[in-house]
Amino acid sequence: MMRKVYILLALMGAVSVQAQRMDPVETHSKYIQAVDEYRPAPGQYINDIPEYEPGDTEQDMIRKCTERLADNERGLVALGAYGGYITFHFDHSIANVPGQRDFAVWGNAYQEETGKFPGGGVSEAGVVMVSRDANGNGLPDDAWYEISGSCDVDSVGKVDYGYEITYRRNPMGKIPWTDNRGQSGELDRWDRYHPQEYYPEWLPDGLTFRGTRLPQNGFDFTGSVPSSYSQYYWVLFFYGWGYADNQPNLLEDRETPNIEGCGIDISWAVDEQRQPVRLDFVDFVRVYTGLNQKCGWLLETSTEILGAEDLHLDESVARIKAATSGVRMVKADTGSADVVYDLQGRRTTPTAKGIYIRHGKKYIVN
Ligand SMILES: [Ca+2]
Ligand SMILES: [Ca+2]
Ligand SMILES: [Ca+2]
Repeated sequence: MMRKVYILLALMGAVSVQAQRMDPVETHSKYIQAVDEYRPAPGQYINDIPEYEPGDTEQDMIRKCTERLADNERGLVALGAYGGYITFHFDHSIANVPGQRDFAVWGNAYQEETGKFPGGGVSEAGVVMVSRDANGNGLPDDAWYEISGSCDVDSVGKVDYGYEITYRRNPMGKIPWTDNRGQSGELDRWDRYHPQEYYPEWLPDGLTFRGTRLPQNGFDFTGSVPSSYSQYYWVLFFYGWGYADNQPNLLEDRETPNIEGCGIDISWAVDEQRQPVRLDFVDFVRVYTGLNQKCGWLLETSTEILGAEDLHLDESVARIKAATSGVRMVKADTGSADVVYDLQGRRTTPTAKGIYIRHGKKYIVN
């Protein structure tokens, strides 16, 4: 009887390890390793950051995003208007450490300069999602969970959870959209500063995005600030927590990272019924623009991403190693052979030359 229970525990352990990523590198990085998906909505920075060049495929654009964001490169990537998204991963799974924010997503939000609007500036908040590589194929094709941010607590009734929008091509013109609430509109152009096409050139017509739409945060204060500032003055107020490109990356001393404002706790993840889910690790992070809003000369509200980082790299690595070694020990006790993984984290029996992971270390078959 005891022995049966013991074997069951071993199997459960093996399942959780398959969803954990640990690349065979000497030193792990806390920064983004690569971008997996880039599907921006139209907008004034689209086809520009990163730049689209004739003939570029979706894979080319994803590679350009990786070049801008990986290894703390801090090149900006724009997601366009509501719904546009990016997905990225690290060289290891990010652990959910109880009671702590686990990773941060950096953007280009900033505090406005007059000092008349505390908590206001330019917040173009993006909704954050997380996923485990549950099927172990190294691809972001598993269940996704949204991070429930502060609007779910302080703006009850103002958040639209089943929002859907579709954009249509209109070469060099204003981009029309319709949504599932019976509304329609168009994205304006500002040819003087952004003269390029605003619809992502490499993507098909009729792009549709679904998700949570955050309540409007941008307001027109034209004429109510000193004349030394722009006469057309818009303020986009910060939300409390749980979003990307929402609050400034640094605190007021301009040196200290704004972990409270930009950090994400994996424990905030919810399922489609907005019920909390328990995730011990995540392998992929996605961010999408959470507002359908335009603010005068600022045009459409668009989330931008500057990078992301694991806020407790050592803890993530230690927790993965603990889980991995736990399984190995149990498997050894039951008389099984060595457990070997490929670089996508799948359990395998090495039959070809290549690099594998064995006992948590690089293992070369040649
Ligand atoms: Ca946590
Ligand atoms: Ca997968
Ligand atoms: Ca921004």
